[in-house]
Amino acid sequence: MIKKTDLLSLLNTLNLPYCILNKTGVFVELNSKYCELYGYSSSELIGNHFTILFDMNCKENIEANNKHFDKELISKRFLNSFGKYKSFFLHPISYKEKDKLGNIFYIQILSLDFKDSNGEEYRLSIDCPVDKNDNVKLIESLIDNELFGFISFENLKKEVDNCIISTYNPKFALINIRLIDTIIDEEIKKEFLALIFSKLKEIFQNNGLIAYKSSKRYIILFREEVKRSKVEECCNQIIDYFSNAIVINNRFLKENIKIGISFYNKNKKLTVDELYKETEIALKFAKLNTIEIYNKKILAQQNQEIKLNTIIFNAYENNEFTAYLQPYFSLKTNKIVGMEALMRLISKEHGIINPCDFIPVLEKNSFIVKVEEELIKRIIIRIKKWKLIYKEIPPVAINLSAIQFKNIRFLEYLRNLLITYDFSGKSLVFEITESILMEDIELSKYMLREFRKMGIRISIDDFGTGYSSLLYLKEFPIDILKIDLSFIRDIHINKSNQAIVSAIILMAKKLGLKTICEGVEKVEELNELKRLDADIVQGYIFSKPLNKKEIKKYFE
Ligand code: G
Ligand code: G
Ligand code: MN
Repeated sequence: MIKKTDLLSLLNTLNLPYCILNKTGVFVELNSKYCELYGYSSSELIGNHFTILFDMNCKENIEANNKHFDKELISKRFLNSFGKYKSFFLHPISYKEKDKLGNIFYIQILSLDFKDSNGEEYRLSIDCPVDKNDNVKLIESLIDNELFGFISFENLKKEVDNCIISTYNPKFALINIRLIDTIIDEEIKKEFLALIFSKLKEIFQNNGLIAYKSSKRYIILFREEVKRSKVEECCNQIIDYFSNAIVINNRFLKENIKIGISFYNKNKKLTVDELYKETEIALKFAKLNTIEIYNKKILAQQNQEIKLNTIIFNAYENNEFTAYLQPYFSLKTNKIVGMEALMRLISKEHGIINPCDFIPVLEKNSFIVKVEEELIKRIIIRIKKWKLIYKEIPPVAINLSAIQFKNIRFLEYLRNLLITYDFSGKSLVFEITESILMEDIELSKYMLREFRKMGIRISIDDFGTGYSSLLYLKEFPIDILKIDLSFIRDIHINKSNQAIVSAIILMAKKLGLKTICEGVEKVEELNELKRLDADIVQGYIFSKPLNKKEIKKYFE
């Protein structure tokens, strides 16, 4: 436990605004810097509850989400969290404040709960004035204090450098810990981070130096001649801790984490930055809640990915994406009733590259918007050509990415396209996954109605795998449900798949929707679907996705 005398000498050297509150939140001590910051004298504050600053209009709102401070709530949270900041706790958000004259400034708060010699408990709060955008430097100088238990990333790098240069046979590990944010509530997050701080210290303080890079990033130098097994053991302790739900204020929370590790030995001859980069690469390949250790194989994977990205970007520049078409059939008439456009990238060197490899890359760069728009245009042109030759061309279903579906500009593009090519939307279907639809209900309704106005039909893709609520289904203007292939697989023997699919088919009929069963591969599956009175089927049993030459046989 930190002693008050140590604390006060630290505070004197820092020369920053601070106040000390007792257990009930009343100011018991503050320095002149604190008074200067807010513009009140110490006699105006001491003996009062800290929320007096709200009454005096000093606190504006929480910067991060513009939520207004609620005085009562804040007091309650103070009481709840009291005693939890056992070591210096840096609040992960900055606060917007006002001084007596109404000048606005920003602070970042560092808190510490401590006991004085007679056992009374207090909270120290250092209010560091920060630039709204650049608060790192000041905070780092604070973190670097040994009382805090962490050091800054910059100083950690110096330490690593020292190890590399000054030791004859340096052996150590650099550990890069990343939290994958799932907790949104800022207040809960604060308490959660306090737990992480103490956990990291508990596990690593004896073996290494812990650096705070941001509230989501911690870098650890695991010193001495470490054994791999020891490093892994410590990292696994952290992973284990995160694999359970954590309870804060009676709420169960689940946060995810990834760890990337690089081991150094003298054969590596790397600089600090190169070593850090290795941990970053390892992190990139680590799955959720696992550790990944940098090695040559990962490097090869990384290079492979860079190569693939180059191919994808070149294809983007040169407009090389094309659509294969997979027909689907009515079970009643056995006739083709539509076809799904499935994007392909045909590379001279690498053959056919599949959408699951390139679509995520395109989505990351928002290139997907242009690629899909171009694809729709080409499909329209192709159908128009075919319509001159064949009597009837079934509608084409196009998969829309999440970005496209939320892109209001896309509507304008579509309207123009249909006018320019004098093309009816009735020949198009859009496939949208149910998870995308559920992300923003109001926007989804709007987009779907606009598509409808153009005559385009809507199909819900991968139905059954997301979280859609039947209630919403009724409200959306939808035409087709595509039952995900995971429910079709072995449906002739899998009783639960039978139950699910038959329920979906019945429900769809009640709602006036058609169903398409995806991924039918076996005769037995097909027969079972007939028995369940399915409408439409798609799958390898009839046809794989085909190129524009191959598909024509279905129109003749
Ligand atoms: O056949 P296949 O491996 O092609 O498809 C893999 C996935 O890629 C499927 O989930 C499919 O919906 C998706 N996909 C195929 N073409 C497109 C497209 O043009 N746009 C989007 N967003 N997804 C597509
Ligand atoms: O997510 P979406 O439904 O758009 O993706 C359709 C995917 O299913 C494509 O990758 C397509 O190639 C694939 N597919 C189509 N028919 C079959 C099939 O019979 N079996 C399997 N395994 N996949 C199929
Ligand atoms: Mn689809």
